[in-house]
Amino acid sequence: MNWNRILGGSLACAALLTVAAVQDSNAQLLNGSFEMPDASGGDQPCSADWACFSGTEFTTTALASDGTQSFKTFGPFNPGGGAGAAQRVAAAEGETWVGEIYAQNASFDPIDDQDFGVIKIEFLDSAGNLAAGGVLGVDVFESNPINGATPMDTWTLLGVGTAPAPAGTAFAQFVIVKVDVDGTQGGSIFWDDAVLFIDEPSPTVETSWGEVKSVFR
Ligand SMILES: [Ca+2]
Repeated sequence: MNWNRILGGSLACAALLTVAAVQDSNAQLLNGSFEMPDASGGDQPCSADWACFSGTEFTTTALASDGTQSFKTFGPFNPGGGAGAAQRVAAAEGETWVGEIYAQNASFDPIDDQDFGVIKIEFLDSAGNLAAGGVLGVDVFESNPINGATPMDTWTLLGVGTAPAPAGTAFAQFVIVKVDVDGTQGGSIFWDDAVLFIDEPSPTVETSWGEVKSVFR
């Protein structure tokens, strides 16, 4: 933690401790754990609060990293096609964001040696277009992939961070995508516990405990 000493004369004797609001890592995305809708009676198309691409995405109880459900993507059975989902939150120019999710290559439905999955953060303008026109590293940021070489039957954390959002940014969009490279059956990728948050500097602390804090500077 970065302790910044901010001392005011009127506060010299007051034990005023003000910690800047820290982003709750789950506060931004809705249904990041894919617990809705209830899939206990069978897989449900897409997932609540997410916009899906291809119709080959389901909320399922087959696996879960967090809670009892996860998000399953397969297909979409056309070369280079993508199956997945997106959700956007309000964002602004200059903000840096971090996205994380757990992904699994399950032995009962393994990824083939062609297909892969990633998560992305995209910065969109108020019209929903890529703010900088789709420039990698400016308004499009992509995680490392999960693919057929990813260890099976374990949840692997994928993460991505951004550069400062470009001018015109109105939204940060979290994208989950499974790419069907060859358009044939390529197995499924399971996803759970998605989070998207602003990568803020350490909290600012205002206090009169200067002598104590100086130890931690
Ligand atoms: Ca879950």
